[in-house]
Amino acid sequence: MKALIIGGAGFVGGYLTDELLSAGHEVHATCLENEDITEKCAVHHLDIMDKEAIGRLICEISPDVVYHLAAQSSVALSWKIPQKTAEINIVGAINVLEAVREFAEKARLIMIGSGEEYGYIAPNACPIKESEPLAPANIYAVTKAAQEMTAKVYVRAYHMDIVMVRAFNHSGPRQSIAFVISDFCRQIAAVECGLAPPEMLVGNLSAKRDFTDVRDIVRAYGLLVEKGVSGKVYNVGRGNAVSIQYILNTALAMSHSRIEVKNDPKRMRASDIPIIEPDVSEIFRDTGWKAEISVERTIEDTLNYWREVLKRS
Ligand code: A2R
Repeated sequence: MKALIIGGAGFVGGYLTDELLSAGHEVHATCLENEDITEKCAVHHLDIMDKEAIGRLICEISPDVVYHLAAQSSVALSWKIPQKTAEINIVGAINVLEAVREFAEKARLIMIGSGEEYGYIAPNACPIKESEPLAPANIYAVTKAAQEMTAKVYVRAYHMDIVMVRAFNHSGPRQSIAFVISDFCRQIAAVECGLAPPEMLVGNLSAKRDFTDVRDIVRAYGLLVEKGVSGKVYNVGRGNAVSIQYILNTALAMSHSRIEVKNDPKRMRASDIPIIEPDVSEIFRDTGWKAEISVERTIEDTLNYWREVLKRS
């Protein structure tokens, strides 16, 4: 199968490239001009704001499947650059939809949205089913909900083959420190290497979130291409939320350094939702997928990754 990953230089894109190559697929991946990307697959420079360029690329490759991962993916940044976030995540997604419609109408398109789309959910709404109304609580979430709604319109109006995903928190080695597991692990590794004082800065520890290893996430995306139902939306996550306190304790227990935990007001969010946990029975029913890698292993691998990176620095 010929796969095109749009947004291949990102955190998930690298893992998805490896997953698809190891399954024997022909892989093409796009990145922005200024980004580094693995040479393991065919690489194409593409800005999704250039709709003619996407059309040319899809026409040239003629993919069987397109994974749309390119995004402004930071919630924090979406407050600072709302217009740009909307341009990339909504107009960019429409450019991708149009290009696939025009030049690869038979291709299966996987649109990656987010668990953030649910937004203000009541604690008793957990585990959250796909049928739960969307009430986005930030600009990023609004754009991902808009992307998904637009994709549904293309399914109905043009009978396109599109599977939509709402991915919950995912983590693993190489993730940016804007995300909590990577942030904690990097801080611990920095203390161990003598690059930082023996302190750990933390935000709200009581919130519960659903963490899945990125290697499980890309396996889910591959299975959704094979077995997902066109036009359907799937939650992708573990379905078992844990507190940030648990993540912290687990990461600290993996270190021999004595580290003092300190509250950092900058890391506190005014409206932190107490628990976010998906119901993942739909993806299990249709594809047999469930998360296999434990949260503890994700933390251990991420900590070892940062130890290696900081040792070399
Ligand atoms: O923002 P950058 O320079 O890191 O580049 C990101 C890229 N990207 C674009 N690609 C093409 N045209 C654009 N106008 C454009 N703007 C940004 O998309 C980055 O390389 C990639 C997205 O990767 P990450 O930010 O690392 O996200 P991650 O964790 O791989 O998530 C993949 C998907 C995203 O749609 C998330 O919103 C969703 O899963 O959760």
